[in-house]
Amino acid sequence: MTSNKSVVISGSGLWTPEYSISNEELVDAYNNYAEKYNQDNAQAIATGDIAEKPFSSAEFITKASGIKSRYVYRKDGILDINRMRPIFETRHRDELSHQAEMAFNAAKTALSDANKTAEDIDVVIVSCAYTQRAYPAIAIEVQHELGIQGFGFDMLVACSAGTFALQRAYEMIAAGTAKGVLVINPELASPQVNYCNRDSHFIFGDVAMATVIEAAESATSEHQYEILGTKAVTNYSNNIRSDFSYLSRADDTDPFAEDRLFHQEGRKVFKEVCPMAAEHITSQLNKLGINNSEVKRWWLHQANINMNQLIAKKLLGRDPEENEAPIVLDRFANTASAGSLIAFNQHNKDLASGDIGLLCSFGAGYSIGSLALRKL
Ligand code: CO8
Repeated sequence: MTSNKSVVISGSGLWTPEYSISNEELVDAYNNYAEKYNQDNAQAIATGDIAEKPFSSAEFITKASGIKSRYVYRKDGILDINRMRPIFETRHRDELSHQAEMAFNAAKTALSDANKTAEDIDVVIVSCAYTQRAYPAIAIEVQHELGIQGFGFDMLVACSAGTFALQRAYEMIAAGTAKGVLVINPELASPQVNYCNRDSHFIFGDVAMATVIEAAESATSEHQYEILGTKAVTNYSNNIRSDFSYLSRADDTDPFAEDRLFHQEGRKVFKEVCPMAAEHITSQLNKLGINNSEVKRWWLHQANINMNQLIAKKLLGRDPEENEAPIVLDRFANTASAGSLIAFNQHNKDLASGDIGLLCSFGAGYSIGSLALRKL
């Protein structure tokens, strides 16, 4: 969609948890767990009834993904080989819930970056891969905590939850049905990570991002990005899946069983999504009359460094220069919908007025969402 009314991203805010886990710490815990598992199940492994747990490697993780470390909302429990999942303290129903707290922290920073207060916002969208409950919406809890009048709702689109929500925000501002929209992506991935699975234990981190969208005529912040156009597409695939569900109570399955947690066919995803993303972006830019070579910055989804380099190469016809397609995976890992927005948050202020940038997410669904931006 494109609009006659100028709509801008006027601020963004990043919140990171106080805890992080390095590849070495994670691999050490996993390998101790695997060794114990193999000892405890030696007989069944010898008879071929169950498979031996393979060992993980910090070097493999860095080479295959670009990830060196990840933030986690709570560290306790994840590295305990008798638990292999985080421990969250239970909060009373009158206390701010975990995910609302993450969202609130990012939102406050975004509001201040946009030079706005609660009075300037009338819509709150919380958009991410999982919400900690079905209702009341986390967005409404955050709206209440911030003192915002208007409405809020949650939406789930896995890795593309950020760009898809920004598109909703853009449409509301363009249509004049909202004056200011706060899009928040509190990604609380660690409870869904299978830390007992060598192939996926390293992939995700916890973080929250928030973005303020408003009409250019009301924006007063130092760094503003006009949204030139948005494009979203989905294409059904089972290659990235999480079956955790409230239906488990009715179909008598364990909601936390291995096949209910995040799982993927990583190689297939890599092969199928890279060309889809490059084509999606190129066709969007073409439609806007922009040549790929005119784009100064590519804020791409952060799932895998090799994926980003391949997509950037397809887009540019050459390897990207340093900082042209910034990578934040080393410190943050894959943070689902927040990834491309963290790249934007950390790498936008050096652009000059008139510079064009492209924000794009790709992942489970499959889903791809992109926004073409111009610095004002
Ligand atoms: N240590 C050592 N060796 C390993 C490890 C490890 N940790 N993991 C795998 N290996 C082994 C494999 O078993 C394999 O061995 P062999 O050759 O003997 O079979 C070998 O290393 C190579 O394995 P792969 O072929 O799987 O390795 P790749 O080079 O393909 O890298 C990746 C694996 C990193 C998973 C890569 O395929 C990738 O990143 N693919 C893209 C995936 C992607 O983008 N997924 C998106 C997921 S996120 C998303 O959409 C959002 C979901 C919502 C959030 C969920 C929050 C929980």
